[in-house]
Amino acid sequence: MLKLYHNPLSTNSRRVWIALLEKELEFELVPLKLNGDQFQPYFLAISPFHHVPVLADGDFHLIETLAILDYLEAKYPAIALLPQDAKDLAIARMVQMVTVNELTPALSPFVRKSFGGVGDPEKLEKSGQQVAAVLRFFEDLLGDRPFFGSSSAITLADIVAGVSVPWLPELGVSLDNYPKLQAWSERLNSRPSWQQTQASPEPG
Ligand SMILES: N[C@@H](CCC(=O)N[C@@H](CS)C(=O)NCC(=O)O)C(=O)O
Repeated sequence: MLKLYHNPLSTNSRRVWIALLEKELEFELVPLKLNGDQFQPYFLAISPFHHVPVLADGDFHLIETLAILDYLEAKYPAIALLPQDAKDLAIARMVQMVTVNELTPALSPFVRKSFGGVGDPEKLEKSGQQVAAVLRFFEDLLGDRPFFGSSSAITLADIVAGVSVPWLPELGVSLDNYPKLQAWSERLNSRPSWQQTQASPEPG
């Protein structure tokens, strides 16, 4: 059976967890505490950069969230999470890459502040502009469709962006200027896979 090494607060782990649920696959969850479990020799042997998530498929171990998602899509295509159409596939990929390469780094100062850190006003201002540029880009790419790159079914782009964007209001970034993204966030948050993987405190 597939095995997902994860942490319940890790957004990257959650992306893989949601994909496994959306694909209706059987899997086992192996929770790690990120205050030391990730440095244990057995884990470093499968995850040399001491990150979760790791997916184990038999004795094949995969790291890197986007690579894991690609693997699941290729190996378990019955419930497809990527569009076939060239333009739609490009939209889905762009959203995944922009989330990881542009949005995630820009969120760091907001995350630090939400955990009680002192927000550097200059950094917050610059990051705020970057986040706004991403949200505008996403709002336009989503258009009038319910999902990124699809009018009918959820895609990997929704899964990758959909654990970050709906979180923004909690970080003090309003979605009020992006009504399509706001409705999309609500749509995703109400799915059983999002509900089941809501961030929860680390297991005791
Ligand atoms: N590029 C990796 C990043 C994974 C990552 O940063 N994981 C974090 C949790 S979201 C982690 O394991 N942190 C613990 C550590 O690095 O020691 C991916 O996309 O999977």
